[in-house]
Amino acid sequence: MSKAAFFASSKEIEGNMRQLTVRLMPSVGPMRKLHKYKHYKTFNAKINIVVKMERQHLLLAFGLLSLLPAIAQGCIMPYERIGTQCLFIDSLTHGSFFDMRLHCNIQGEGGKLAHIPDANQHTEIINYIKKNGLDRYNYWVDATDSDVEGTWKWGDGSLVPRGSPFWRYECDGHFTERPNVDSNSNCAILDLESHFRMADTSCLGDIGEVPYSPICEQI
Ligand SMILES: [Ca+2]
Repeated sequence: MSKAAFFASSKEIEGNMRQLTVRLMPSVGPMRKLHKYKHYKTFNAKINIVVKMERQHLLLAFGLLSLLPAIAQGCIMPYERIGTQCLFIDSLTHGSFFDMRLHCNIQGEGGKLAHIPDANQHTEIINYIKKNGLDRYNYWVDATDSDVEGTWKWGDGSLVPRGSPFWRYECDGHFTERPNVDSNSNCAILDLESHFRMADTSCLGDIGEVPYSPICEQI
C-alpha cells in the first residue's frame, strides 16, 4: 500500500467511526442523556481522542511495516543480507565439509554452502565476521577440487577464481600461493589464520583447536 493510499484509508476509518458514533448514540441506554448538548460535546471529545489514538496506532504500524523490507531485504530467517547475498554464518555449528553441506541444505527454506562471487563480496563477508566477533573459527565455503586435483569449482560447477585477493599466501619466503597441489586437501575454508583468505584443507577439517563452521547461502 502506498503512503498516500494508507493515509486515505486511515481517514476513511476515522470517518466511519464518526458515523458509527452518531448512529449508536440514540440507541444506547446509558447514553440517552447525551441528547443534552454538553454531554454530547464531552462524548464527542472522547471519541476524538479514541480516533486520534487509533490513527496513531495505524501510523505506528505503517512505520513498522515500512521498516520490514529494510530488515529482511529479501532474506529468510536465519539468513541475513551481507553485501549482495543472503548468508547465515553459523559459528555455533561445527563439522566436516560434507556434514556442513547437509546442514546448510536444511537452514530456513533451503540453502547450500556459500560461494563467493567476487572480491568485493569476499571483503563484505570478512568485515561482517570481524565486526560481529565471529573471528574464532574457520568457515567452509562451497569450493572443492575433489573431482580433478587442482581444478577448483564451486558447487554449481563454475570455476573458483585463483590468486589474490581470494587465496592465502604462505609465509615460506616465496609467498607460495594456495591452494596446494595436494590430493589430501580438497575443500576450501575461509582461513582464520590468514584473516579469512581462502585455503585448501582436508574435507574432514584438520585436527586442531580451531573448529570448522559453515557459511550457508540462501537459495
Ligand atoms: Ca586438492
